[in-house]
Amino acid sequence: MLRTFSEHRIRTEEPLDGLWDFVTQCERNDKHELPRAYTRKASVPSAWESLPGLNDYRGKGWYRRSIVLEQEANVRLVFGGVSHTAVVYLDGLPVGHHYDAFTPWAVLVPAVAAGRHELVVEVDNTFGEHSALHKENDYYTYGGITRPVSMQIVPDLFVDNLRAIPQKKGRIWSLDVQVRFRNCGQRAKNADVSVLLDAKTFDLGTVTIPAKTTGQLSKTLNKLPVEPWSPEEPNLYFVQVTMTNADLQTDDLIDRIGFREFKTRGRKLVLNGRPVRLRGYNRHEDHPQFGNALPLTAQFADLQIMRDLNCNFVRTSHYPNDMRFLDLCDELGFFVWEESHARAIPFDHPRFREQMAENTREMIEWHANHPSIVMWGCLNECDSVSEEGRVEHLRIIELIKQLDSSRPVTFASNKRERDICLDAVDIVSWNRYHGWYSGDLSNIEEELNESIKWLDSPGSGGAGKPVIISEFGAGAIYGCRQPHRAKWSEEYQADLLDKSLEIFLNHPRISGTTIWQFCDVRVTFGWFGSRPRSMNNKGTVDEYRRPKAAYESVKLRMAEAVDKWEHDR
Ligand code: ADA
Repeated sequence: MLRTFSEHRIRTEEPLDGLWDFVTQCERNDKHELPRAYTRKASVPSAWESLPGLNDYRGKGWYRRSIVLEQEANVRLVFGGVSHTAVVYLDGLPVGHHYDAFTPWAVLVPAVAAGRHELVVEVDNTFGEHSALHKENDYYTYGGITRPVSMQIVPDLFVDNLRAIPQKKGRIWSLDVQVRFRNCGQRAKNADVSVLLDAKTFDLGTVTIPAKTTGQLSKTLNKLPVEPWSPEEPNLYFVQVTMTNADLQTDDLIDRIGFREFKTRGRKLVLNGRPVRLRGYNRHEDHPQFGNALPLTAQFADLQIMRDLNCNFVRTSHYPNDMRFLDLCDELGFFVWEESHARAIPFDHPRFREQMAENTREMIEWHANHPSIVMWGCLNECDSVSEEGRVEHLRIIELIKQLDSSRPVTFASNKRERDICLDAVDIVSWNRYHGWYSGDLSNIEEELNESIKWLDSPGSGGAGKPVIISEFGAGAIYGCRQPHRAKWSEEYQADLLDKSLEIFLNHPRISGTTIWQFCDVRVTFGWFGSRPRSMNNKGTVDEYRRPKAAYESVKLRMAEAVDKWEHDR
């Protein structure tokens, strides 16, 4: 399933997870557009790197299965994520295409005849002119249908999207409901629309949509007797939009929300009117056995480890995450910084603008109802020092604000006092590797205070804004124990994290602290091939989630912060 709950009670939905026929380019011996023979099976969802002989395969692969329709129907295929480019064929004809591994997407094929049909998905994880966001990088781009897939049967007029934005006035909550409809039929259609929230039905009125177009209905549901969402009490509510025609329920869409308001107030971050501080990890979707296709239990286990470490915050570095992971964060009460897909990417790639904008749009379109997502990020360590780079930062930040004005926006920068884009963000976020790439552990605080002094001076663009230390850390090879505590030993990593956390968690000007990184992850061989084991080894746990020496000191520092912050509130 795409979520941890069912999104439909009326619409017919069938998961397409399971074994599909599979073949890679190098196993094919034909020149046809689509394979005539498949050499093996692949499990969907999964990364093909988990299959024998494919653990470093970069190329194309084809997945095939059949679907059967008892009667003619409008078929809507929903993909949680395909890494990294997909072309969808039905009975040999292309019906859909998508770029980027990390955002959900849907393909609608109207009026498919009754009977058995061949569904093929061509997947490509190569780098080059066709790919601006996926490139050689300090994480691995896996290949495959790496997140769940479902097939839905939709009526001509169906619910295409639901946005539900909580609004707080004093202690009173209301909900701005925006529903988008799509008519894929040949004639105009209408329906009566209602919303069910916490066992109460609200009438949204009647919608009439001309053939082959979309339309929207909006309504504010006022004075709702609801309990707010917070990490301590992550209260969640299902919202079900239902369409009815002549007393027949024709379609529905269910999402799950939390009533919370997250804002900046001067130098503070504020949840439901109370200052909060964030402490946690940067987490890649990566696992030695599953690649980026972690099953739900593994995603849950990662959050349980972060909870054991007394964390309340996770950054989805550097791309939108699996919707099930975000569902878990909603349920467990984690704050999430979600960001569109970028890690130190050049802006001069011919496809950058279109792919970056589409990825950002899809992230917000599909994920905006998650209460755990409290801020949007973008453009990690990209060019925020040149005028050209500023144009791109303003473009993406303005797009985010157009699509969702309810959340603060940030980007993680390593440009220090050279940054010229801090005026565009609500929260200033710094990646600082003091004691690893430069400096030592003796003057972390002095260096930080120098940066804060610059930030709060006129002209920086960030004066008076909340500050998050979005990345800091050190590499440690699991099992490398050294009494002389040299770099790459677990001891040095523990010392650096302990010293850094002691400063960042207690500094009055720092509102958030995210360690780089949760676990060791695979990196793309090449520029990062020099990394030991071709891995980024800065995890507090290794890739098998085995704790390094830093684990206990991080856990203690985070616990101290909980006590101190509670006292300060
Ligand atoms: C950067 C980058 C991370 C990672 C880190 C490191 O801050 O944002 O993705 O590459 O450096 O480990 O050096």
